[in-house]
Amino acid sequence: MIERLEALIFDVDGTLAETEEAHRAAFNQAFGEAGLDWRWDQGLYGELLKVTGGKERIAAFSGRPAQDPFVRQLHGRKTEIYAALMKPGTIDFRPGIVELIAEARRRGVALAIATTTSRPNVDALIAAVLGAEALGWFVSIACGDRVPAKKPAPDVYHLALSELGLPASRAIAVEDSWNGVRAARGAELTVIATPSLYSAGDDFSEATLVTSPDRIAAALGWS
Ligand code: XBP
Ligand code: MG
Repeated sequence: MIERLEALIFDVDGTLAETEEAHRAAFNQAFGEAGLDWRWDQGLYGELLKVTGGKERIAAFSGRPAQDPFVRQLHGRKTEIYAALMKPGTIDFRPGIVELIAEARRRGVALAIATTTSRPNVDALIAAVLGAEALGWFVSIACGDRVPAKKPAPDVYHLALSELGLPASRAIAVEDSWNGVRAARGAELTVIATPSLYSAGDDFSEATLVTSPDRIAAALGWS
């Protein structure tokens, strides 16, 4: 239940932007560079996305441990490739997200990020769409590599709330996947779900509202 909305906590991949096709391309390019005959098509990637975290996803596919030096090196190269794909003009936020962020700032509602993805990916995406200075708009950027357990564990949302200095009752999470909704609910947050390219078939029954990003402001009574 929301007492007084003081913060919006955004998931990144699939929520701020439809980034998973860029992630998939980066994985496949890193595999090719490493001389691997691995290729993740959309069908396989849709299944692999049930595993959050790129290193964990490679581990689930290959049978190697996520902390295996080979997996870490492969994922590091994938992250470099992904960041290079995030250039102004090549990626946009989902319709309504830029306006929602601007309205939250106008109303003095704090902004935070709670994501499984790696920090360099967040920096590259925000810089490409909003400009690097926009990173300072977010009171907390809670990434998967900062917490012990990735989504659907609530860790990143607990970290975001802690850095916001707010109880869950003063914030709303915006998520695109079952893993994300479960993580936010695990932190007792109210969740608005915005199904995305790869998550349309997910179970959103724990979300308070299922909508598209361009309708969130109206749902909050902001327009
Ligand atoms: C989505 C994820 C991430 C990305 C890939 O994160 O699960 O693993 O698919 O990024 P979220 P990495 O929806 O929580 O933003 O390779 O850096 O993990
Ligand atoms: Mg997501």
